Amino acid sequence: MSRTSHTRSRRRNPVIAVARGILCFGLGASAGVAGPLDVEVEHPWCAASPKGVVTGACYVTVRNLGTTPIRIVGVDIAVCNHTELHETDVADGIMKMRPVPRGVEIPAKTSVDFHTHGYHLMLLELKSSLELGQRIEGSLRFESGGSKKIEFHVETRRL
Ligand SMILES: [Cu+2]
Repeated sequence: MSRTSHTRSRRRNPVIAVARGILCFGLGASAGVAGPLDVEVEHPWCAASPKGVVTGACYVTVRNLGTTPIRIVGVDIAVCNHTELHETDVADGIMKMRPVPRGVEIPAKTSVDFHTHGYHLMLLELKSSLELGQRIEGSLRFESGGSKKIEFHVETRRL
């Protein structure tokens, strides 16, 4: 069995403080601006979470159909107070996750499956448990500005 430990920092930024209770903004806000047009998302899902658990994880495959790289720098999800982009590593049989502060780059004509690449969208301070079948509104934010709306579907964890 592997254990999961969590290494996030406790720093707070002012944007998050203002946004609490409305949406969780991981790294600044860019509401209302269209994201890259050549981006498709596939199978956005969140793992169901037991009652009383205050963190969750969501996954998605993001396809960059364009001819230039794109970088995902954050995610906004309505069911928690704070989000981070995380990477999972296994060292000495222990699974650890850590924030990826520079975000996740997707090269031109390439797709990244967050699940199989070890990335996830970390939901912190969940307002309620994630129930099987629930649909969750969210959006990805890009370094170039703009965002892409996503509807996540809560499913059984597949790890
Ligand atoms: Cu995490």
